[in-house]
Amino acid sequence: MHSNVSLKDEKVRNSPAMDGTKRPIVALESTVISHGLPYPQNLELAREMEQIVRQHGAEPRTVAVINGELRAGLSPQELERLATSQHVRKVSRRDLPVVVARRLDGATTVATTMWIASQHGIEVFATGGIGGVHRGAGNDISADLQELAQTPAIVVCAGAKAILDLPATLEYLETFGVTVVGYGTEEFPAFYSRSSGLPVDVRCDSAGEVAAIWRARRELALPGGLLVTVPIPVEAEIPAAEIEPAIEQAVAEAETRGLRSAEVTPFLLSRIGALTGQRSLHANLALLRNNARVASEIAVALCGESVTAAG
Ligand code: PSU
Ligand code: MN
Repeated sequence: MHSNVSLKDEKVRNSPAMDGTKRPIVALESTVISHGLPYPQNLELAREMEQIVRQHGAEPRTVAVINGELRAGLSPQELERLATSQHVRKVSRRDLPVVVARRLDGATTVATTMWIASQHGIEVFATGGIGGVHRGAGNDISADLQELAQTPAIVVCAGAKAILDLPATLEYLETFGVTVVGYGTEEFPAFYSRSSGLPVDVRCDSAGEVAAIWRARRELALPGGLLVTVPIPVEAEIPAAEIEPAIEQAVAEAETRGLRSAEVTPFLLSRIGALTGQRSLHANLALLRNNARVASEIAVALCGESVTAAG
């Protein structure tokens, strides 16, 4: 049904209506489906996240590149293709023109999901973890961070995995003017673990508080996004001390193999998955569901600003 929808058509469809009202819409990422989780859990999770967004009063739009088209909103068949095909490229910003020119399928990272979402007029986006500054002296910095600096989107995540250099990641975000919100926390969450020992810029305890900061950012005409970090639910948390040995081993293996560029993150993710087994998978799924819920609440709160209360 959506297969011939161009970016332009979708953009019109997702824009605020002529009467000034807006519908709450939440963009969802696809690299986590194609490259971040194993089959069949990836497909189940992708469907479940869309369902959670609907249950919370918003409309889901999973973002991806299908046959070279930038899409926000996929058919069930397309979602399945992303979850099962071996020919889906991981698409960061620099890969976008390539997949478009060659009419390829691409799973979008946080960076490209933000960009495509904003092109479609969508302001809120839920994912698992963002990329960041990698450990070691390899100068590997995810394009996600620059995207947060320049593209207007609220990115709801569980922080970043400790596969990264978290202090350096936060310094980078500060340098480029990205506000980091802790949702119900004063600490930057470390994906599997609720705490990292590193402070966020501001704590928010409700979707309304996040919406107020986003609105102020808009009024000030500040470029870039807002990073909302939500700690993993308590029952799914893996304490830092337990996950750290697996992280260290995975990082060391990546170095030994001389991995570079886009292959580093997927390798680290899959090695940690293998080393920690079902536990990390369970944690990953739990935080993704939770982030879909929080993002929906923020999208609903943001819509409340331009419509009179419907009761
Ligand atoms: N971190 C995770 N899970 C993920 C990713 C990162 O815990 O699935 C994915 C996201 O799509 C993120 C991308 O945008 O990896 C970052 O890749 P790179 O470091 O190559 O920029
Ligand atoms: Mn990288």
